[in-house]
Amino acid sequence: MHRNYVIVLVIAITAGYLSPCLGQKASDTVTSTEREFIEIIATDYAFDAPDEIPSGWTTIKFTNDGDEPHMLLFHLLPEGKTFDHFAGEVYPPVNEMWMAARDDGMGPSEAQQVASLPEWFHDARWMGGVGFIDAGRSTEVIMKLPPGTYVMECYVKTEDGELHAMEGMVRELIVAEERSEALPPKADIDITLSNYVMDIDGELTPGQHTVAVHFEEGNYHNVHVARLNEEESVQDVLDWLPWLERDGLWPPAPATLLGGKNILPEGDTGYFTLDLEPGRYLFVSEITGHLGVMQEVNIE
Ligand SMILES: [Cu+2]
Repeated sequence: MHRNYVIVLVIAITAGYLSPCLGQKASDTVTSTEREFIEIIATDYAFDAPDEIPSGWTTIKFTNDGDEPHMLLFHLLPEGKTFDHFAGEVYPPVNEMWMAARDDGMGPSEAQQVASLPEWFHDARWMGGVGFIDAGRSTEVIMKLPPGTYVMECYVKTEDGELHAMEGMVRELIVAEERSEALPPKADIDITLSNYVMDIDGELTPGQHTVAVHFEEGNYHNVHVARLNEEESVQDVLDWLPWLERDGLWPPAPATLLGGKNILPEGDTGYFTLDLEPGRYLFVSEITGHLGVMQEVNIE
């Protein structure tokens, strides 16, 4: 429910195409070393990103070069809608809801009633992105984007409690008709999200992993990965995630944020990279009222 009203964006890119293997039967996956990247750099408070990228499979290398945590969500706008419609008609009511929570002490359900989103926005689609990630960290997300006009958004809060999007972390991205030749990566971990349940399949060990996230039934899940030290609690992370709670997404974060994969349409699969060391981890969706959609994992 919380995510129904949020959208933020970020994107950066240096367009790249993967050469098809000459004289070989094409495999259906490629390894990370064969990929070229589009780069998106998040700062406080902007996305440094390309204006246009090819459609098809794209690898985004995302770096948080700021001092605060950031994230990225891509919205695919409905036909005929532009970035200006998003900035002018979607973000003001979203910010009004947040101000009602921040300044008037309203809970999320009440705050959502103070403003309404335009009808057309219900036809926009969430098309993935990057989970919450701490300053100084990088990650890669790999996903298949259809052509269209997108908005990139970050809805983390500043230390003063302003939405990053309102400070400048909202940007247009055009995904061209021209297609990338890239193929999806080979994953060693599979996460399946379906009707408020998260299943993790594969061996979570120290080192580098490519995680496939399968968005089955229910277009409301995403995956964020946090590492917790001995003093940090799972409950504190769950309390921090809902954006429309007064303390939600307001730095400092209650754990180390390592990224993840944002919401994709039902039936889609997206990927992200994850570098693990021994420790205690939480894999969690922002739908924190549903305990099935999280997993606590100890890595020896
Ligand atoms: Cu941000």
